[in-house]
Amino acid sequence: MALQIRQLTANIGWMLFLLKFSRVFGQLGIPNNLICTDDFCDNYREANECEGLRTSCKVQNATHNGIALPSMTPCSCCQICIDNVKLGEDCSVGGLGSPVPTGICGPGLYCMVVEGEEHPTCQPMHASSQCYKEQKIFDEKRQNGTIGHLEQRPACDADGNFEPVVCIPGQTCYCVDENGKRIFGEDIHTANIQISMRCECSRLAAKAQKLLNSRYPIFTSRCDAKGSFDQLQCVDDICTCVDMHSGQPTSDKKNITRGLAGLACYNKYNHENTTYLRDCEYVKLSQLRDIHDYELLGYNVLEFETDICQPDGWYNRIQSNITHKYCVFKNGTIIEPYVVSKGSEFATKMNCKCARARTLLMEKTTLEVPECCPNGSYKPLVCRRGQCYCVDEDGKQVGVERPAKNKQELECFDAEDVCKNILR
Ligand SMILES: *[C@@H]1O[C@H](CO)[C@@H](O)[C@H](O)[C@H]1NC(C)=O
Ligand SMILES: *[C@@H]1O[C@H](CO)[C@@H](O)[C@H](O)[C@H]1NC(C)=O
Ligand SMILES: *[C@@H]1O[C@H](CO)[C@@H](O)[C@H](O)[C@H]1NC(C)=O
Ligand SMILES: *[C@@H]1O[C@H](CO)[C@@H](O)[C@H](O)[C@H]1NC(C)=O
Ligand SMILES: *[C@@H]1O[C@H](CO)[C@@H](O)[C@H](O)[C@H]1NC(C)=O
Ligand SMILES: *[C@@H]1O[C@H](CO)[C@@H](O)[C@H](O)[C@H]1NC(C)=O
Ligand SMILES: CC(=O)N[C@H]1CO[C@H](CO)[C@@H](O)[C@@H]1O
Repeated sequence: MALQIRQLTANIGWMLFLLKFSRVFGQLGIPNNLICTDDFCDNYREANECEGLRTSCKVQNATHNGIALPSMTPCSCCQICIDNVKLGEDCSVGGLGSPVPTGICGPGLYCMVVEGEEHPTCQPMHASSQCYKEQKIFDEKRQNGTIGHLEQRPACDADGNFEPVVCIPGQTCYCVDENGKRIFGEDIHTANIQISMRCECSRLAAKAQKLLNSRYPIFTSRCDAKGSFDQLQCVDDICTCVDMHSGQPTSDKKNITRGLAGLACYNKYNHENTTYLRDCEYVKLSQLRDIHDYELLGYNVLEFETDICQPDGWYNRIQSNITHKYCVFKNGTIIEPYVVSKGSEFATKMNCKCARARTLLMEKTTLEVPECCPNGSYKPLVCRRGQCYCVDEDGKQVGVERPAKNKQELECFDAEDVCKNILR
């Protein structure tokens, strides 16, 4: 393990594109003997002073409301408040490189750009929302008979956002954000999964990463594998139990220097008794420290490859070294044989979604496991019990199925190699 950590941190040099002059970009201020302790945050706040959380996040009533997110400060010691902007008021569409917005359109609203008008404004989503539009298309296709047997009608909430969970019948369910984009969180598909899987934690993590526009990975609340809150949350040696859906504390804070096992929410399958942080989180912390050191030396760290950890503190499904990209189990071990050379054209399309889902499904011997391309992606053409159909990059059926003998009629069919399209 120690070796693995050293190898990974050694690779940081590769991940950083350095520029030999320093811009006035706030120093990370992470000390060398780093760890995000209460003491560290107390000192940090004394020296730097967090901006007080605005009223809207403190009161949360009908007129003043917003979401509190960790701010781009070391160890997320400070929080910032992003106001919910009301109907008809000005909003900002944002985008990479734009400043952190002070407000975003509140629930049920989206930022509408109208040609000829100077500022976009918050308008009701309803019929104009992407989710409702996709429902409409689905219904039309169902009418004209072009829907496959495993295709699911997109589920929208009352505000017109995508519901948080998308399922592939008989396989897995995964989390999506309000816009239907896949985010962290996956579990085996069961009949009532939507009750236990709501993806609140992974949606918060995705939102923080997007709104804060951070060039570096950030720490938010720890999630569990299916995107809910880890019921055990710690800062250094002080821990508390929280509700898996709301993230709100359900117990007093407890000093855990004598082991985590004493807490009511300790789960021996998910947690270690002796340490809260997971291997990957230690590596991530040391990376952030390295960035800090580089910046102290006057280098500006221009780009940082994606966060190596998932919001649950385990390894992200795609990892890389100087020469290769590969799919890994959550413990960081390579899933054989999903390894590609970094320079190859295949590396860009590698997503390891199939490799991970397969691992999850193989633990349940009763379920069918998907076939993956040599590089860890779903095979775009699936044949089962005499029927063939196309799937998207998440393994979800798209379009109507055909009998196996007519599979060449399918759009995803390639006479030479079904993996070729996806790898191109
Ligand atoms: C909400 O709280 C703010 C600040 O405390 C107060 O000024 C405002 O009147 C409250 N609004 C409602 C609808 O209660
Ligand atoms: C079926 O409906 C969809 C959605 O409106 C449309 O894109 C598609 O062309 C239609 N197909 C046929 C065969 O009519
Ligand atoms: C937790 O307990 C240990 C040992 O009893 C002590 O050294 C440490 O200061 C305590 N931490 C806090 C934050 O109180
Ligand atoms: C947890 O660790 C503490 C301190 O090392 C030890 O006293 C305790 O017995 C452990 N509990 C379990 C369930 O392993
Ligand atoms: C990178 O990982 C691949 C796959 O495990 C391995 O074959 C290769 O030797 C590694 N390269 C370096 C420079 O560590
Ligand atoms: C990592 O997890 C995989 C699959 O669960 C397992 O086969 C492997 O032995 C684990 N590796 C380590 C180093 O624990
Ligand atoms: C396991 C496997 O077959 N991986 C392949 C992925 O694609 C690259 C292309 O460069 C091949 O070299 C690997 O063998």
